[in-house]
Amino acid sequence: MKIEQVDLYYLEIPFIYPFKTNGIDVNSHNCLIVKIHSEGLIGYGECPTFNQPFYNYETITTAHHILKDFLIPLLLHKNINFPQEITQILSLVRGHQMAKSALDCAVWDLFAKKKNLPLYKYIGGVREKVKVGVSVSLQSSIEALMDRVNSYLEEGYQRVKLKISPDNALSCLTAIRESYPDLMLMGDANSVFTLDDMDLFKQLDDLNLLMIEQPLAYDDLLEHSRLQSQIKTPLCLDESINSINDTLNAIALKSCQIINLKQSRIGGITNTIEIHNLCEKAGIKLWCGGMLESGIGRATNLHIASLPQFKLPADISATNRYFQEDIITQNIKLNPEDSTINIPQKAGIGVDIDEEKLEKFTLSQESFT
Ligand code: OSB
Ligand code: MG
Repeated sequence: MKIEQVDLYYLEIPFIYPFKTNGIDVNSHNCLIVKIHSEGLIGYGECPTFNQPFYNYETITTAHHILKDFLIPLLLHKNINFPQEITQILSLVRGHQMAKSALDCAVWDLFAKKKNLPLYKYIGGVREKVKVGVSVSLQSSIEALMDRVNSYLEEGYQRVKLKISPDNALSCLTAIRESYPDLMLMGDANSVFTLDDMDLFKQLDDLNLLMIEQPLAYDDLLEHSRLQSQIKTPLCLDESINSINDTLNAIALKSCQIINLKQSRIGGITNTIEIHNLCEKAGIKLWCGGMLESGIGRATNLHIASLPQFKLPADISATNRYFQEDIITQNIKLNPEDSTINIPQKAGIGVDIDEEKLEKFTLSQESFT
């Protein structure tokens, strides 16, 4: 398929509730959306990086620059035979995985549309609905946290992830665990613990957590391995896994038992499939993480979460957990009876852009032909 045209949008979509975690405090979802045109079809991809480099080093500004000045020129007018070619073509640029992922996902969407298959079938997914949970923003008090968790459980979410720090981890996780002895409960530290918190990790071991996500440094594998060897609770890596090589190193070092796989963090779907296959062989369980994406990125994530090694509930929640108004015409809903979300069954990512909403939330737009 020839890459005939790329449209690049910079959007800001207001959240229903602010999202707060260690370092990040946002009232709206800023992202870049790309549309790639070929043979009368349009493929969609989202770059969900933040305005500040507090989760990873990319920002909307760096991603925009890298896309406009390097990545889009590398792809434009090329004839692509397989979507797997994209990572190779873009590999001239080092890093900038989130910027790359938007183009990679849009090309996979295009090819699935051309084959008239939903993306999950095109990539070998094995399920039509995905078990999901909810990632709860940091709250001002235990009471506020309990209220928020109660309302998510009433909606039907069966897995709850709390944002944790050394200050709040024990009190928050214990409070929820006492109220809900059997809940699938976990904590995500976004790198704010150190090995000096070992006593605290040992206390958390008694809470029967599903996992602890990314407790130590964002660029560490060695200390996570030391920690994992001393605690029972499975460790999950998020920020530390940005590439196939990071995955190989984490497996070799036994740094984790689980990976939170975000296609955006690792450069898109081709790398996702390769990392998926490595983890399947190594016995590392996967689940699909989220970056508070718009309906475009979340639809892509739903398809990915259908791959067989995605064995734990995803951080993909219903539209109403994030936005009053989204940029797709479909409403992504939770099935409350089993805490799942259905994967869209139309070709490609299976959702349509609501052009009016896209325009409403667009701050700037460019087209490359
Ligand atoms: O650490 O997993 C994280 C959101 C933005 C950046 C990092 C993280 C998160 C989440 C939210 O936890 C997951 C979601 O609902 O999209
Ligand atoms: Mg995380």
